[in-house]
Formats: sequence, C-alpha cells, structure tokens
Amino acid sequence: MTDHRTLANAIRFLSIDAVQAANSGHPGAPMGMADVAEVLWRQVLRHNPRDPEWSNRDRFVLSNGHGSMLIYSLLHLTGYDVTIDDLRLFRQLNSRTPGHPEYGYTKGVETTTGPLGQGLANAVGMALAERTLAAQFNREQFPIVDHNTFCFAGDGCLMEGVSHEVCSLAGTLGLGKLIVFYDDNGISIDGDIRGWFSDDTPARFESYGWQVIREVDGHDALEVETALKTARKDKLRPTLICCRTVIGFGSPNLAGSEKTHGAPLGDAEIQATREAMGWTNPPFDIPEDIRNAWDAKTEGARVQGAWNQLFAGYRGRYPELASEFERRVRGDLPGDALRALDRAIADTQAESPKIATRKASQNAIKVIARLFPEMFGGSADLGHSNLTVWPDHQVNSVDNPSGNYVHYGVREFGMCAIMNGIALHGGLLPFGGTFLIFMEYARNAVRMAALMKQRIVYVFTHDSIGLGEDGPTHQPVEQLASLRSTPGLDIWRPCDATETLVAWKEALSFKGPSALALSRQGLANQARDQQQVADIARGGYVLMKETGDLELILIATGSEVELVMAAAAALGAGVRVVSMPSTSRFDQQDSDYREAVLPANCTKRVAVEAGHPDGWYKYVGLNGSVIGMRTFGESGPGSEVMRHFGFTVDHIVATATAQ
Ligand SMILES: Cc1ncc(C[n+]2csc(CCOP(=O)(O)OP(=O)(O)O)c2C)c(N)n1
Ligand SMILES: [Mg+2]
Repeated sequence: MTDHRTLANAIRFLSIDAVQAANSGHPGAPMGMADVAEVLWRQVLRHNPRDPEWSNRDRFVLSNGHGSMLIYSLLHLTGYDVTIDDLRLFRQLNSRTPGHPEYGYTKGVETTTGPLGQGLANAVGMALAERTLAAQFNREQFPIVDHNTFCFAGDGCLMEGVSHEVCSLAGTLGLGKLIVFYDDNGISIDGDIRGWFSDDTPARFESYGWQVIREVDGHDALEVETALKTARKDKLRPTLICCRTVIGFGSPNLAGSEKTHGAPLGDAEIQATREAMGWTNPPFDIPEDIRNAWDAKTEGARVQGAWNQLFAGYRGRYPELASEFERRVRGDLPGDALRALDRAIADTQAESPKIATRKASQNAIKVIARLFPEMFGGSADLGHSNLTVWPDHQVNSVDNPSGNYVHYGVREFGMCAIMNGIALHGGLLPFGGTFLIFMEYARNAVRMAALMKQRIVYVFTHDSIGLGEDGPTHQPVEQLASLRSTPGLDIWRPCDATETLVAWKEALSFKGPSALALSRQGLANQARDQQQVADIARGGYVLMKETGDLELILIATGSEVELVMAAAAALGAGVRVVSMPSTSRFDQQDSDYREAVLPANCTKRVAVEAGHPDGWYKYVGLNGSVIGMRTFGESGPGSEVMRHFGFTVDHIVATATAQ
C-alpha cells in the first residue's frame, strides 16, 4: 500500500485534519504539493532528522509559507522532533507548529516564511553561501560542502517583485545547485490568477539564465522524479521546475478552487475527501507501513555518517582548514581577533581623524575583513558611496566563486533577503550597503532578520538631510525612528571614527542584525578618555562632563554631536553632553548606569538629531526640547540645508536657554 499516492496522502490528511482541528489554516497548498514533496523528500533530499544542524544537509525552503502544514507533516513523517501532538496543536500559542514556519521554533525549519517571495530570496542566499563555502573550503577529493538548496514557491512568491530581483541575480551568478519548484496551480486568494498574473513565467526565468523544466505534472511522481534528475544534472544554472498542480487536490467538491487556499475544508468535505482518496485512517493516525516508508532516520544517519568519514579524512589532511571550517559553521568569533579590534579602536581614538563615518566604516571593514575571513560584503550598486568595498575584496562570480563581495545590483530588498539566507546557511557573516533612505525598499527583510535573530550588518549611509543636494527623495527623516521601533534590531548612529569602529565591533558580536547609520559628510573626532571609549558600547555615555553643578543635558547622535559640543562650550558651566549612538543599546543598560548618564534630577534637557523627533521625548521628558525633523528635507548644499532646519549652534543655544 505504500505507493507514491498513498504516501503523499499521509501529508494531505495530516494537513487537512490539523487545519480542521485549529479551525484555521491553509489546506490547499499542502494538498496540491504533496505529490511533489513526496518524491523530493523520500528520494532526493539528503538530510538527517536526528541532526537538523548537520552542515552539509540539503536545504529546503517552503517559500509559500502559508502551506506550513506541508513542512510540519514532512518533518513529522521523516522523523524530526515534531510529534503527532505538535501537529494537533497547529497554530496554538507556544506550539512548535505556528501558523507560518518560524525559524528557531521547529527543528528542521530553515527559515521563517510567510511574507511571500522572501523564502525564495533566502533560498538564493543559501545557495550562494553553499557555493562560496565550497569554493573556499573544498579540496581535491574532499567536497565537504556539497549540497542542494530546494525551494517551493507559489504564484504569490513569483508575483512579488523580490522574486524578480533575486532570481535575476541567481541566474547571473549561475547558482546551479538551486532548484525551485513552482506550484503552478493558477489560483491565489482572489481566485483564478489569469486576471492579474499572465506572465510567461518559464520564459521569464529563461531570460534570467535559468534552466526551466516546463509542464511537469505535479501529481505524477515519475514526471517529478525525471524533472529532478534533469535539474540536478545542470550544475551551471539554477533550475525552475514548473509543476502543474491542483490546489486542494483530492477534495471532490473544492479541488481547484481558491476556497481551499486559506480555510478548513469542513467535516463533510473532509469525509468526502477520505472516501474519494480511499483514506480510511482516523485523524492523526498514520498506519505503520506508511510511517516506515517515510522514516528517514536510518538513511539520514547513513548519509551523515558517510560525510563524517569524509570530514575525518579532510581533518587528517588539512587540520587547520578543518577547525577553521568548524569555527565558521559555529559562528564563533576568534577572541584574539576581537582583541585586535580593541587595539584598532584605541589607535583610532589616538589618531582622531576628521572623516565621514562612512569612511570610518570602510576603515573598520579593512581591519575586520583581515581578521574575520567570514566577512561577506556587498552593496546594492552603491559600493563606492557606501564604502563597503575595501582594497583587497574579491568579487564573487561564476568565475570566482570563493569571492567575499557581491555586487547585488540595484536590488535593496533582494540584497537584504538574500543576506538573511546567507546568515541562516551559516559560515559567512554578511554585510551590505545602501542609502539609509532605500532601506525602506528592504524594510521587511530587515524585520525578518530581527525576527530570526540573524547576525547581519547593514551599512546605511547618507544618514540625514546632511547629505545635501540630492534633496528630499534621498534625505532620511523617519527612517531612524522606524528602525528603532523594530524589536531585536540594534541601531548605531556613530558621531565619529571611534564610535564607528566600536559600532562595527558590537555588530559583529550581537546575536541579531545591526544597522549602522553613517554620514556622508566629514565629522570631527571627539576627545575621550579610556573609560569613555569603553562606554561607547553601552549605547549612550557622557562625552563631556559639566563643570560645577549639572544644570542642563544636551543629547545628540551622529553628525549632531559636534554641534552640541560647540553649543555646550558656548553655554558654559553646568552643561553635560551625552552622545547616544545606540538608543537600543542604552535602553538595555541597568538603571544605575542610565541614571548616572541622565540623572533624573536634571530636567532641563535638549536632544538634537536630524531625524524624526518623537522617540527622543523619552530621554528629554515632556518638558524637554527636541531639535529634529518634522517635515521632509530640502534640496541644497548639506550645510545650508542643516542650517535651514535649525541644526546650528545658535539655535541649540537659544533652545537650551529657553528651557
Ligand atoms: C508579502 C505578502 N503579501 C500578501 C500575503 C497574504 N497572502 C498569503 S497567501 C496569498 C496568495 C498566495 O497565492 P499562491 O502563492 O498562489 O498560493 P496558493 O493559493 O496557490 O496556495 C496571499 C496574498 C503574504 N503572505 N505575503
Ligand atoms: Mg497559487
């Protein structure tokens, strides 16, 4: 009884019964893709359910994440730590089977999906990471990095613009081990897609340089198997396998209808489906023979065992490379390298160069790239503005697959979503640049990095109206406030070269994404003693202590710090300057420290930042003043625009005096 269809039906019924039990969810996609999944997971996927973190496992991404019961069923059936009770708890609070697959909650889920198109982008990142690491670490007869990245994507993923960005790049980069299955069912939530999605998808992907396998019957195991063979043979091009499928396949009255997309089938239709498919088992009951046929634990142990042997041989031949590989996969940063960064910070403070913080960031990258070979840089076509390039960076390409720098092209969202995939894959530490304003194109990928706690560094330059002539389209106003509202994201807006280097160091050790907001214009380096240099990492610290009794606190970030320093000098005794490069970091300090920096009994306070003011009232209080941006910017030379909006010593002095 363990024919392909019966095995696939195990997925179908686990999915429809779990959705029914939760009284919410998406049965249509798992029912439609069950036959494809059965062939991929039982015949091709190399993985070990007992060790979901094995570095050389094939990656599987369900980009159409609403079909989450498909992956939960697969993980359960093949032997991962997803029990039948977990499936019964589908979509319940604190369960391991949340509504959409969530990285970190369910072993075997490689990335959080649900925002359509981004899973596909993550898969591109994983495939790029795999190829890069293979080129960096594999040696003759020792292919220790050698796995595929498989992805399921639906109409929604392919309608999303980000799919264009990342699939275009994947074609150019020739990511031959990326294999995407298109769930071509002609249906999305609003119904028959011909009214809103009439692209020639195969031709579109061919134009990207992909191998496209057209017209595969997604319900015919043999056709799927043959397509997979063809896909894997082509090592130079990614492959799109276009699977014609029926959404809700098996449901006698609802198959092919959008009604199966996002609602339980209902008891009567489930019963009718059981009868039509000859599935006599009660809900959540999988017969022994079907269970055995799905169980991948023995085969998983075998394939990983073979790899372990290969790696043992590699270690014998290349002991240093082997331990470096293991370190990279673990994501550990070498302690001596971190100490070397501390020396660079001290040197920078001693030199105190007057440079733009984007330039200071480039200086930091130069040092960091030498110390940490996992650094994997890039920019969305602004490398020479973001200064993400460094003298001996190597451009990653088909001809140079070990390169540590990617030209992402003008694809901010694609870049950030790909970086999520790279970080999730492991072994590389991605950073990428664009203008702070165009972070908004990538906004949801930044949010996903925070949600998944992935270590990624964003080099967001041209961080305020101070960028000048390019005008209000390019001048960020509300972006810092927006980024600061994302939980789990560290934001740094350093005021000079020393703070920039500290921000980079902190970003490297933070278990999550960090955004660096950097100036286009040159900024004076501030004087600091050793304690002050050490306190930068606390996010906010006293940069200039008052003389005599404390009467007024001036708080600033980035380019506005030098202004408040000058204002403090003009105001005279009793004025303290607090530099606050990272509010997110400062908020995590204990109350004693925060009180020492911002004593509660001093209520005369002014915050100055060329960004949206609202967030600053929690530091200055309702009676404090904030000099910020309440409108869009203006086109003109940076210093004039700054003056126009009141970012002058005189205006700060007047505001403080009026307090
Ligand atoms: C970025 C984004 N926009 C909108 C949604 C809401 N949404 C979830 S599924 C879906 C339709 C997807 O259609 P398709 O991929 O064809 O899935 P199918 O109905 O075939 O399962 C939409 C609009 C989403 N999850 N992500
Ligand atoms: Mg569809």
